[in-house]
Amino acid sequence: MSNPFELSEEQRAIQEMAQGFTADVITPNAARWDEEHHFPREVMTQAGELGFGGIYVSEAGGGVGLGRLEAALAIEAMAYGCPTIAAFISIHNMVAWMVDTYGDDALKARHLPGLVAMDTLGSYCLTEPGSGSDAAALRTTARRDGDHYVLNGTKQFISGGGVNDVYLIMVRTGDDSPRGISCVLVEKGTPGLSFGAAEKKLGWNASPTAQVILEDVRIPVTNRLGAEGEGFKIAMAGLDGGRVNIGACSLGGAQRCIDEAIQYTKDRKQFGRAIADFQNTQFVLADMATDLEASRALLYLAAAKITANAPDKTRFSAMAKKLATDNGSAIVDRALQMFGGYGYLRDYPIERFWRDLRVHRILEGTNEVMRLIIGRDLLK
Ligand code: FAD
Ligand code: 2MC
Repeated sequence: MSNPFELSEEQRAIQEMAQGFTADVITPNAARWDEEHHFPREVMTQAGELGFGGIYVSEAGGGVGLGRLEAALAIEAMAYGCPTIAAFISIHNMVAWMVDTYGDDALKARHLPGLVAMDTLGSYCLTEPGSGSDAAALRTTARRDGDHYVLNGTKQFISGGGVNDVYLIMVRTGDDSPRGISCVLVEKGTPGLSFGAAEKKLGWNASPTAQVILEDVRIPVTNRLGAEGEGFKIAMAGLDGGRVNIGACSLGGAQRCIDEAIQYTKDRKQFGRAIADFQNTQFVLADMATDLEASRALLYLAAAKITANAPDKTRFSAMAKKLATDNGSAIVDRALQMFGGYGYLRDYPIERFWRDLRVHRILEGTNEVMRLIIGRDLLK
């Protein structure tokens, strides 16, 4: 950004491309995907054709090579139609970036073309049944056997579990500390890899969530990303960007609900006048818009800090994720209130956004963990 308060032409271009894709492909179908719990695989292929599979994968790696602000703009625009689909694409981008940044040349040559094109889709597997917030307590093991690892354990709540092709899995190769963790890539179809049943959820219905189960899964040592023992740092570095994008999903969803609420309150009449004419409606809308812009400003700053590899990028990513997802949920809740009983019906999109945004305060690190990260950094 030459003027930090204006987007550049290039940034506007990717934002507009994502807005067009959303209007044409996502928005008209999002309610049906939610209702039918349908994962629209073909939409991923279309997203890949536009470059959305490797937004911040380097050009050398076949990606678009843009920064994190550009990625956040694209993800935010897609979330205007469906936060769930936007988040799915965000997680895929995190996986593609991790392969590009930490994979060796052979691993990149094998996997990046498919990931960038979204011919193959990637999952990020950190959480386990016994370790969520305390991610470094993970117990999935990778035992070295010559040129191979043998993997055993279970990953919980994996987005894309069962439907995706490539799984980046955090495993224990050493002691019980974070330095005993490594990151490995497992391809779907590898013997011993299986999946749990699709979880039944409050929202995010267009994104399948399942356990990833590893029973004596044998993979070559060359499927490891980075050095042995670097897996936890790799996982956390991925999440710095992932969390900004989850915040962007809340921004896009909240913007949509503000726009819907403005339209609805102008049309709906009670006591002989449009409910937009009541000062309470105007004040609540003013608060919603102010909270959204404040969240957006912090989130764009955090995204720029990740691109710049600023020393405080992790804290800013956590602050932006917390603020955008807390405010996003609160904004959608207030929009639902403005719709009265109709807001509670599936005839209008608000209740879907209310359900979809709720989980953003939990996944990619709960907002309590975000405060833990912020507080620790302030006091270190
Ligand atoms: P817990 O860690 O058990 O936390 C329970 C409560 O205790 C929370 O409120 C938490 O904030 C609080 N708490 C815990 N520790 C502290 C503390 N130190 N201080 C204060 N409060 C604390 N994971 C993946 O790896 N990959 C995925 O693709 C993925 N997708 C997901 C999709 C969905 C729909 C969902 C619901 C989850 C997904 N997750 C995924 C898992 C998600 O990251 C975890 O649910 C999340 O990190 C929280 O872990 P937990 O559910 O075990 O909760
Ligand atoms: N980038 C690089 N390195 C990092 C890092 C980051 N952002 N954060 C931590 N590290 C390093 C840290 O420097 C330390 O290195 P060293 O051993 O050299 O000192 C090492 O990692 C261990 O870090 P901590 O001592 O902070 O580890 P601790 O176990 O105390 O806590 C915590 C880490 C709580 C921040 C981490 O467990 C966490 O983020 N928990 C939440 C889990 C989570 O976000 N899950 C999301 C799953 S994905 C998902 O939900 C999806 C939908 C995809």
